Amino acid sequence: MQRLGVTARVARMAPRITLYTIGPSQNAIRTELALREKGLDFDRVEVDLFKGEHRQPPFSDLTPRQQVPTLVYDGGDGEIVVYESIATIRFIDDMHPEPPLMPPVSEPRRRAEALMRIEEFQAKLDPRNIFGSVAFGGQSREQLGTRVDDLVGELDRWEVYTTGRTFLAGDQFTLADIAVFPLLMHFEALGFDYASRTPALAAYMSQCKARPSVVASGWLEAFTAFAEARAPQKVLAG
Ligand SMILES: N[C@@H](CCC(=O)N[C@@H](CS)C(=O)NCC(=O)O)C(=O)O
Repeated sequence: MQRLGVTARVARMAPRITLYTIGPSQNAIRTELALREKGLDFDRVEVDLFKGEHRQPPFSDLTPRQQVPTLVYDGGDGEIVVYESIATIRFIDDMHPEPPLMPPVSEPRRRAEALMRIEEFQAKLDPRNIFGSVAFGGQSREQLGTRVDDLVGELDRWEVYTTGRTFLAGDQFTLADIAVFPLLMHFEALGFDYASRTPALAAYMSQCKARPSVVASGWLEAFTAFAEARAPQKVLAG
């Protein structure tokens, strides 16, 4: 019989996690990085967007937006489907608090920075992404027009955010880095010379590239091969 004050050992089952993804995707890699940072086991299912697999069952039945990443998480109470990359990484961090991927409330300054950078990523930086217009729309530097200047101006702001620190919220790698870093790789692929134009961002990206979760994912290689094939124009060079 269990005595008062003695905690019964409860065998907690590991969650069953499936990540629907595609190799070079900057959106899908966010979810994978969060899972890897937490040391969680997961099944990785490639959805070939180029063959239209996302528009066909069974994947199309899973998520109304028919996009990757889509995470299916079963912690023992049935399957929960989570999509939108930022929602997936927040969900993973909420469900598996260790190791933390957000600064704690006891570090309010750092926490505020991480929260702001995630919001700014969604509201300011990601909407200025021109990679799709080049890789899928075939747009030239001339066709992109002021969108290039607009993006470069935004990157100047992120240069300030990374000056004098290792990661976006200080020394700790956080959800903000998982949100932002994959997108920054797109501008490198389009010829943006971080080293000469935004040296703090260049140093920051080197730290992110060397992160064990990033290395283990193989994403840098998959993305680079994809970008070389689909977006050979260096519209951000010079
Ligand atoms: N805001 C979404 C964007 C997801 C997204 O655009 N995923 C792309 C792959 S990178 C996709 O599934 N595209 C297929 C489609 O939209 O039909 C997120 O952050 O997850």
